[in-house]
Amino acid sequence: MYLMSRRYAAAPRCPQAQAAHAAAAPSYPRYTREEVGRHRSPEERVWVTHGTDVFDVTDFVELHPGGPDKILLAAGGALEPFWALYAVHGEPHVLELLQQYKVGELSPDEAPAAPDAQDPFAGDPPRHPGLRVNSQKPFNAEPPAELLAERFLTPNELFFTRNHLPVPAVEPSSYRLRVDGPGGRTLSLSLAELRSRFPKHEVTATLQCAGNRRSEMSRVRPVKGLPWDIGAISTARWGGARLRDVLLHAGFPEELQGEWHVCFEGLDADPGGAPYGASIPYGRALSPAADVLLAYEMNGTELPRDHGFPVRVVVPGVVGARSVKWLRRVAVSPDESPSHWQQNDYKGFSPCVDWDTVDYRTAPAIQELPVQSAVTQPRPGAAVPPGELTVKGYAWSGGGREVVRVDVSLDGGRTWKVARLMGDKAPPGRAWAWALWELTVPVEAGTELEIVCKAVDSSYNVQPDSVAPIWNLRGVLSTAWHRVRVSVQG
Ligand code: HEM
Ligand SMILES: Nc1nc2c(c(=O)[nH]1)N[C@H]1C(S)=C(S)[C@@H](COP(=O)(O)O)O[C@H]1N2
Ligand SMILES: [Mo]
Repeated sequence: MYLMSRRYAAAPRCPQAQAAHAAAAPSYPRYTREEVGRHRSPEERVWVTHGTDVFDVTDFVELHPGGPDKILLAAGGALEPFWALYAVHGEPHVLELLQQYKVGELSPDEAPAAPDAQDPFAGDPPRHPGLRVNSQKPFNAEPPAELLAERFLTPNELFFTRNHLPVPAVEPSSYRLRVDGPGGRTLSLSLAELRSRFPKHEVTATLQCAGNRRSEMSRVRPVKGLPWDIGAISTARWGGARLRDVLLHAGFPEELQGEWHVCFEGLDADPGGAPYGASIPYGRALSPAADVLLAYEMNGTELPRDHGFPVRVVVPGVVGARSVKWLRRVAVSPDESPSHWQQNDYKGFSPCVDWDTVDYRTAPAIQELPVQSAVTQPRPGAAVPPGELTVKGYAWSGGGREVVRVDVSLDGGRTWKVARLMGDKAPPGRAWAWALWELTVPVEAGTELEIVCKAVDSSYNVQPDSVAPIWNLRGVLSTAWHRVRVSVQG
């Protein structure tokens, strides 16, 4: 009775579910996970599993209080990884509701696939099935746009992952961080020493890959790189030692005359043995206001393996590429990191430069990123109901510059409204985290909308209006106004 009084009371059962129910309860048909996986859309019907039970929830999709788009993220697979992120589903009435859609059970004899011992990626960790995968080996994936701006802090399981190489397996008790100090002295720190010898500092910071929104750039002209949508960006509360404290402890001074860089090396290495590496200017590393961390915590738990377990660098306000994961070594040098990823990648060029003419020595390495924003809801091509439409998204700028405004247009940029910004106020110049924003507007039945957003940062930097003039051969720094076309149902 309790259930029926709710807006999302179970819909009448589909014929399959009725047939299954008519048969005596214990004899449900058996399905393999692959068979369940074929039911991913309302047209093919929407099946999900919970435990070893199989459910046909097609008729519940439109009734879902969390919205149809969210339930469809789990279509064809297990509910548990998604429900783990939204505690409301732990309530008994939710399980009761689900039970009414049961159509089968999983085959008991499903053998899990044996890992391939030859595969260098065989030791990679398990991942959340909701991630949108751009490349499996190495693993590169982004949270679905539908969930990207649901939470100010991105759940660790959904945080975008950008790996260039297999994930190193690190035994925490034998882990050592090597810091090359002045005068040839080296410091070797265990994980326990890093935790106990330096005060724990916490920073909420957004990481963004230089290639975020690259797929919009390749629609103008092909570029080389992973086809990221709008999700190569995520936010976490990071905890760890300040890099500054560790460098001072190693004997470095507050300031050095001339040009110096702090170079990082990861434990992940290419087949030739070259580790992933990157560097940042010495001044940023030593500045107490720059909040650069050697992080061992992410959103209150130890770092997940994909995000650098046991220790990673977090450089707030700077392109993700400098936040080196699985950190094994820190060194100070008059030169930037010799790594391929510092020297011959992660740089911007003019649209006139192509692969025949590019000279990576002529452009500076990307450090602070430009102002960015995107619409996360609704999604391109959606048919939204008439009445009120809520547009949601994120906005962020590099270098600690705060987002001071987000403008939203529903008519391709002819007229604008100002969105409501959500998020905590940061100290001046230290706005390391994104702002989430929202705008609710009336929309008329049967119309076509071109939703556009653009952000303004505290230096009054704005995003460029179109992609072509900022096109570059590697598809980095893709920050043009984000445009999303949707139709309003008639
Ligand atoms: C068959 C599968 C599902 C069922 C039966 C279900 C059921 C429900 C129910 C009953 C609620 C309301 C809870 C309450 O307020 O008492 C709810 C809320 C919600 N669900 Fe689901 N859900 C399903 C799948 C999913 C999936 C896969 C996701 C995410 C990817 C999701 C995300 C959410 C969210 C975010 C809310 C909260 C909405 C709000 O607070 O306004 N659900 N769901
Ligand atoms: N050791 C190591 N560190 C790395 C990388 C890597 O492949 N290896 N990728 C970099 C890039 S390009 C980005 S955008 C961020 C992504 O961090 P995340 O996977 O935790 O989101 O990590 C950076 N640090
Ligand atoms: Mo990146």
